Amino acid sequence: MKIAVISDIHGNHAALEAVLSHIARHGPDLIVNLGDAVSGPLQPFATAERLMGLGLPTVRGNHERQLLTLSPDQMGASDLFAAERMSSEQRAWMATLPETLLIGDDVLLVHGTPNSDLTCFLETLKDGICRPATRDEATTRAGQASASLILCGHTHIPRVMHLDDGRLIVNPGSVGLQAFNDDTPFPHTMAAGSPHARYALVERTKGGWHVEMMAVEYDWDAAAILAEQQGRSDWAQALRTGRVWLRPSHPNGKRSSNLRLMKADFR
Ligand SMILES: [Mn+2]
Repeated sequence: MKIAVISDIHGNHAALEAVLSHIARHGPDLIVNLGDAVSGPLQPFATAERLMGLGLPTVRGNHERQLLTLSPDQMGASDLFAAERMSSEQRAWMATLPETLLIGDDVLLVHGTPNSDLTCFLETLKDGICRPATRDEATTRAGQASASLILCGHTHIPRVMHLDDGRLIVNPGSVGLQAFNDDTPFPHTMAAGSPHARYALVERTKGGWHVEMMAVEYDWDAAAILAEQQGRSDWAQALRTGRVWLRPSHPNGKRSSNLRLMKADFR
């Protein structure tokens, strides 16, 4: 079975179309989506319409949860932009998405980890540093999940880790946003390092799973211009370069406290 894995589209319709075209050339049996599909200053409505039409096995990300549960005055700019443009049908679709999804009995879809849509699986934020997770940390986060392949998103950083117990964790990276600033638990950046739209192909082999990490070109300048038109220079820079400059606070001044609230709520 060959599976194409997409995640963290964040309303970047052009990147999604480029990735879907690329995927079509590889003829997978299945495409799965790991959430955070629409939040951001680009094209949330068109992105949701496309995804609803595809009917992919999909888990909801923290941003879908936030869109469905926060009031507008609690939202950060990215969620608010999407919330104001989504139809009631799109909201209803979003509300059907599960937190995690088991495909067959051996492939588990999650957004963050099996237990949290906010916890980074293969990165660790600790002591003021963001670094790749150790194998012990990832094993703890995998918990009792019995699937031999766990597909995760959330961090936007493509990464593969093989656990000592044989389980494989794959983060395909982000289709639509290659870098961002975050203030929680301390100011840090996540950056894939190039503007290409990312996804992964995974295929079962005799010995386990074969993984191909993809980086796809698309018109990121056009996407960056859309972001600039919404006053999101942070997004524009991330879209054009795959990098962002670290800065102490988010421009709308709300995101940090929202994330802390969501984190507290979740735990
Ligand atoms: Mn995301």
